This record gives sequence, structure tokens and C-alpha cells, in this order.
Amino acid sequence: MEKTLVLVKPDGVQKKICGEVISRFERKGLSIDAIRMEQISPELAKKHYAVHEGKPFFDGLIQFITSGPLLAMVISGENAIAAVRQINGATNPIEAVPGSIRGDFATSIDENIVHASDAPETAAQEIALWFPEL
Ligand code: FUP
Repeated sequence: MEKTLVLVKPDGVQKKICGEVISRFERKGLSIDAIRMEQISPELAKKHYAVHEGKPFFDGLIQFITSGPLLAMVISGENAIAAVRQINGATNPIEAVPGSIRGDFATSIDENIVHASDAPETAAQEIALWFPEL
């Protein structure tokens, strides 16, 4: 049993596909343990993306992720980390296969609909950051 932190980013909320995205995780057999809609502060955004600080796209990334409400979730299940990333598709939507969320709904790496933790250690860190009450 694994847990992972998943975001439907502001572009996904604006496109009104939160239900579609959640449905894909549920159909796979994964569970939604916690869920919250929130427009996040730059402080939380910078902590979440701390690993990318100093990169050329960092400022744009912070601006984008704070630009409107997003949906934050803790998703659990067997192999949840890999399962969610497979459903999301490759980071660059042009490389993401059709049938994946990014392959179906996005064209730009700057606005790629979803985020998901990439390993057990980052999942634990991200869940503690976003859902400290858990
Ligand atoms: P992922 O693990 O799939 O979320 O991807 P990364 O951690 O590599 O990147 C985090 C976010 O940075 C991506 F969702 C999109 C953004 N990004 C850009 O906006 N431009 C880039 O050139 C690379 C990444």
C-alpha cells in the first residue's frame, strides 16, 4: 500500500476536468484519502517546487501554480506512486501517450494539468507539506 500527493493544477481546474481526472484514478482502483481545493501561496509553491529553484522555468512555474485554485489530493493504493504517474503520462504532453491525462488534455510542458509525487520519499515529504494534519 502506497500513498502519493496528486495535484490537478490550475489549468486542469479551469478546463473543468477535475472529475475526469479523479475518475481515471478511481477506475484504476486507487482511493482518494484526502482532497482540498485551494489557491496556494507563493510560499507553499516554492516549498513544493524547491528542487527546481534556480532553473530558468522556476519563476514561471511558481506564477502558474499560484494563478488560480488547484485540487490537492492524497491518493492511496497498491503501487499508487507508479500507477498515478502512468495515468498522468510523461511530463511533456507531446511525449505523453494518448490515453494518459497529459496525452489527452495538454500540449505544453508549462501547463500539464497534473502533478504527482515521483518516489516514496518525495511522496512522504509532499503529503507532510500539503496535508500536515494527516
Ligand atoms: P513531474 O515530476 O512530471 O511533475 O516533472 P518535473 O518535476 O520534472 O517538473 C515539474 C514541473 O515543472 C512540470 F510539471 C512542468 C514544469 N516544467 C516547466 O514548466 N518547464 C520545463 O522545462 C520543465 C518543467
